[in-house]
Amino acid sequence: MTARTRLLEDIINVERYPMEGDDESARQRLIEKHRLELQTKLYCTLPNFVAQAALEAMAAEAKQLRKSAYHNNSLRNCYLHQQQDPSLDAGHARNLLDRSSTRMVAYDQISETSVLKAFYHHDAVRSLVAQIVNEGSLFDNNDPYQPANYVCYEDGDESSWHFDADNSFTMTLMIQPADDGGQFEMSPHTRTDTDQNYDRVAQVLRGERDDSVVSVGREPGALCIFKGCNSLHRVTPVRGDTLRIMGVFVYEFTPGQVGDARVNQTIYGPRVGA
Ligand SMILES: O=C(O)CCC(=O)C(=O)O
Ligand SMILES: [Fe+2]
Repeated sequence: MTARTRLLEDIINVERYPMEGDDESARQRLIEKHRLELQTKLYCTLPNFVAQAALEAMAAEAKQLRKSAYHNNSLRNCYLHQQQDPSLDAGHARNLLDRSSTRMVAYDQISETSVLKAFYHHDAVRSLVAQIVNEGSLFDNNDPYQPANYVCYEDGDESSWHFDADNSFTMTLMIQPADDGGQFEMSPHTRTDTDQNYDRVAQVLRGERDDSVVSVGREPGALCIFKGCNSLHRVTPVRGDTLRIMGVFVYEFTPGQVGDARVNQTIYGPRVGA
């Protein structure tokens, strides 16, 4: 069986999420609910979206691939840059560097028969997400490394406060939460398209605006769609021996998109060339 021919009910909890079939009004209710949630909160979650057996297969595959993952370990600011700017104060948001440490399993390392790939490439999944984000059609990303990844966090790993570089949306699937820590937190609307709001950003980075921070609940099988380009977000340090395993997926608004070779090298390591 190839990645693209699995039945929807083998991957998705179709009783809770009627994405195909005759009940068009149930499908519309599902879309409206999450579309509204995303618009108002800047994130939406679909709990228990992925079927248990599919989730277990993903977790097993990620654990097996963990040894070939690239350890992406850096000091960076929330704009994803590793250099400070000496022309700005030491306390400026651009000069506050923090550690990030994650283990990246790229698309090309994952089997063609993987359930993760079947999920990503399924028309019903892509089409549901397109309607929730309300931006017309979506297309698979054509990069050799980026379309669907496992991101693993070991004891001590974390992803410090940052804005996502992409202006659209980010889609993650909680495959296995950590025993402790590994919480996904967000400070919605930290900046806007026209105002960097550096003071407020620096306050969040210094932990002075905890009142603005929401913790996004993440049970195994929960899909999360969020707009992270103007809202600081982070993954708190993981504690304990249980790997935190996420699926991360990239859909595009135009067909044939690939990633930047230098960005890929930073994310996936020297083996991917530049
Ligand atoms: O792992 C997560 O929950 C979120 C990771 C993240 O910030 C991202 O994928 O942009
Ligand atoms: Fe992010």
